[in-house]
Amino acid sequence: MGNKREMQNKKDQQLESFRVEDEGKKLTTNQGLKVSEDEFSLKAGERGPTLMEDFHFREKMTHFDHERIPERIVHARGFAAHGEFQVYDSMKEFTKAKFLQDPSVKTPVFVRFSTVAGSKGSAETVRDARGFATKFYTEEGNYDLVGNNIPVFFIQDAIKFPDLVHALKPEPHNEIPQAQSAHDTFWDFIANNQESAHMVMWAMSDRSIPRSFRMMEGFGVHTFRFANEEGKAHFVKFHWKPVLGIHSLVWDEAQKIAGKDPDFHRRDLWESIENGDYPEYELGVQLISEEDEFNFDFDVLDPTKIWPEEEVPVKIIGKMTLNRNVDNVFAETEQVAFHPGHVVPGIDFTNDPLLQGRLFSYTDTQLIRLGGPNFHELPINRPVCPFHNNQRDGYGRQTINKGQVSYHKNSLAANTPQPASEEEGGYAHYQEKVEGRKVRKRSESFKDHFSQAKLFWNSMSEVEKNHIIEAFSFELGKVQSKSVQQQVVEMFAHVTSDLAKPVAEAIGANLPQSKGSSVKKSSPALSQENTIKKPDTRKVGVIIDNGFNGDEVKQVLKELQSKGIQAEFISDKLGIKKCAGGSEIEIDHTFLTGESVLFDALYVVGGKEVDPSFKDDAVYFIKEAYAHFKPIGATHVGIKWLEEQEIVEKEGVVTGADMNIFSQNLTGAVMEHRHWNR
Ligand code: HDE
Repeated sequence: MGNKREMQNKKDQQLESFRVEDEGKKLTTNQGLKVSEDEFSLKAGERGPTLMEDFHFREKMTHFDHERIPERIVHARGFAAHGEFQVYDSMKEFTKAKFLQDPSVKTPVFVRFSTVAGSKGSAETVRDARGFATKFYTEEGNYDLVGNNIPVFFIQDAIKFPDLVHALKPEPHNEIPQAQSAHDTFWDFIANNQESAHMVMWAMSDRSIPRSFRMMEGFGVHTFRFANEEGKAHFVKFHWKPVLGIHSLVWDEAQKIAGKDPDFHRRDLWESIENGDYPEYELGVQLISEEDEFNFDFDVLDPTKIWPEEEVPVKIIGKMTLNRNVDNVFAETEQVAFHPGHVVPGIDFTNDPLLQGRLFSYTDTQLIRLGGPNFHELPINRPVCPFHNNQRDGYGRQTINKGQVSYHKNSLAANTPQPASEEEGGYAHYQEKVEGRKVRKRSESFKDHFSQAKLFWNSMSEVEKNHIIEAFSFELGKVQSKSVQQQVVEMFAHVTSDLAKPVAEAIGANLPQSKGSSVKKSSPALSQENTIKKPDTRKVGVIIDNGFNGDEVKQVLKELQSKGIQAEFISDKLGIKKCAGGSEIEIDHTFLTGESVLFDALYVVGGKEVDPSFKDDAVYFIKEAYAHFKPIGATHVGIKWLEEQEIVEKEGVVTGADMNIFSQNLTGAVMEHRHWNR
């Protein structure tokens, strides 16, 4: 696995000047003084007290004592990568944003994925929304698209965000549970803030347990504004569409992975990039002209509503490729500071009250998290274009501004730095007409909380609906308060009794009365059943022992690998296993270190004289993979084991003696991802 770094872009070149290689160098203090001893502090005598004058000890310890900074209040657990973005065709008609004009321009990007609720060290496969934040280092300044993998949000007004997050986070009296929404305060909040209904449907769906960061969508959530050279504006919603399609784990698997490999998602991203399997996402936009603002059955400013793709098509406008891992997680992933207010000319805001509040919160949070107002100078946050203004000083200032003038207007520096006109690239806010009384109110047009929750439900396949019922039953099953349980069931009865009734039964609540929303519409694009299905980068665990048929295994692996599928070998012990003909395979995982939940599929080869404990372990893997609806391929003794478990001739279970047909069938089964009809 070689790091395939090329010095491909401006941001990379800029970062290069900050990179330091310590390997092979002499140890020094931060002042550059060479250190002669790093194991023993300076003492008065071999058995005596440590001396204050040991400046090396004090410097080393002080730095260590201050190594931690406050974690993000939300989205603390995250992982990031570098890449680039290219637009397919000029978007001139809709926006003057420079990075969306020229298909030959590659804009450097940095993307951070995250969970929302958990602390920095929490497991990654928990049920939660995922952050999907992209920083575009454009020649007009940084543009941040700070989105999630769910296109709507829990609340309609930013003033409620602290309440939502307090309810979601571990309960304050005992700090339980970590990184879970399955507890009383979260569901109490939901039942008493019913604008959350639509987002909760998504959160209880498979979307909130993604298979990989590489296999989930991203959404800007809010309605933004595009403006072109002529000043004509459109409302716009942003989408990231993963080239590999949208795929999820199953709940039992997600929970097990949380223990077996809490770093499952970052490991997947890291390894894919190291392997050269660069994650790709297409950027899509939905556009509504200003004239059509009121022509829909939802308010375009309401962040709890989607614009169904069938009504407002997603125009695919470009592609992002993530092609380089970070060098240092703290310096890059932790110190990156996103902000929905980092925009470039041609991209503007709307009056979405959630967005308006976010425009305040993000700088505010960086001030405490990154320790002052100079966080824009950190290497990862610096724009690739020059920046000049009269801001000075503050903690950690790095720029050495020359000259005596730091104010505007002035004559001593010929009145520079000078504001730029619009023609010169100066940002001019869209001149939206605004009028109104000062009120603390919500628009009537924001008050329908259940129609789109029902639209979401209608759009799900039967399997997806069952997963939603199970997720509600799990989460509410963990809630202690009978009153909260009942309130939630009553609330979701306003969506559909098809959901509320089975959940009520599962948790022993009273059956609710409401018949639910009358909405019949559905949006097929919302179902993962209709997503892109590809075998690429899927991981197959090959269960193998001495005496396997070397030619057959080689043939099967060749076919799988030609389709982009990766194979890793699992056996009772690490080391080498030999086939009947003498060729060898090195084992990657034992039954102890590898788990069926860490693979997309199994290929059960076995060996010549497999001992009973090997068989027991193999069967455990097989049964678990089967229960998680995963593809299983088996040959020879493997077929016998499947027969004993009565799992042959089932969907996604591939056996056979002709290796050509077997390989093709196994590839097809892997491509399907999961086989629900068993
Ligand atoms: Fe955030 N959010 N948020 N958020 N958000 C933060 O900023 C906030 C919201 C999102 O990888 C914080 O730097 C408010 C929606 C992502 O670094 C904070 C509201 C969406 C990330 C903050 C929202 C997001 C954050 C915490 C309600 C999807 C992680 C640390 C109005 C469109 C970015 C930080 C990263 C992070 C505030 C709602 C996405 C506290 C007040 C809606 C992906 O400033």
